[in-house]
Amino acid sequence: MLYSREEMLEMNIKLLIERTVTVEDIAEVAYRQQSKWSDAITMEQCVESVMKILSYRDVFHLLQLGVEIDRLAEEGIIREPMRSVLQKDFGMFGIDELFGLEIAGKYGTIGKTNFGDIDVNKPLVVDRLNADGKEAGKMCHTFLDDIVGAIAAAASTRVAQMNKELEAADDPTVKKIRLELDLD
Ligand SMILES: [Ca+2]
Repeated sequence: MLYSREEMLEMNIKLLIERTVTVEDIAEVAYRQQSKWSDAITMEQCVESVMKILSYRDVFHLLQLGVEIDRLAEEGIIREPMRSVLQKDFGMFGIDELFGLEIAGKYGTIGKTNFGDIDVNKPLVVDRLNADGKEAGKMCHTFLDDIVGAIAAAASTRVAQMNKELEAADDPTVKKIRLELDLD
């Protein structure tokens, strides 16, 4: 049960692909959110941040459990009254958002605010998951749309924090050291 961070990252990426989502899909959401505020943001930073977040143990548990609930709902194994609530991603349910807040909360209040923005505006892959999940006969993405949005929000916040650190260090030598330190 005690997987290494590399193993958890690998299992998370595999599971996301099974559920039609790539690391790049999530990184694009982070990039879109953060590039509004700064020109210094790159897609590479966003991809790297998404991978970092996907390797955390608590994110591993939230993603794996959330998708498992989606799958059970999709296969009709979960009984009523929860089956319909989950299959329709009922707006007043809110436990899926709780999973999202837990992930985004790793990056403080800003992380949670960024998740709120993604949750309301549903950019890119989040919109697709939300729409597909509500359509009968398609996959259930009740938990996944929030989890994906939250990983994007966490990645976006992490990239912003890292770039602020880099800005703070004007000295090119310090800049290089900080990059090598791989700031969390
Ligand atoms: Ca949802």
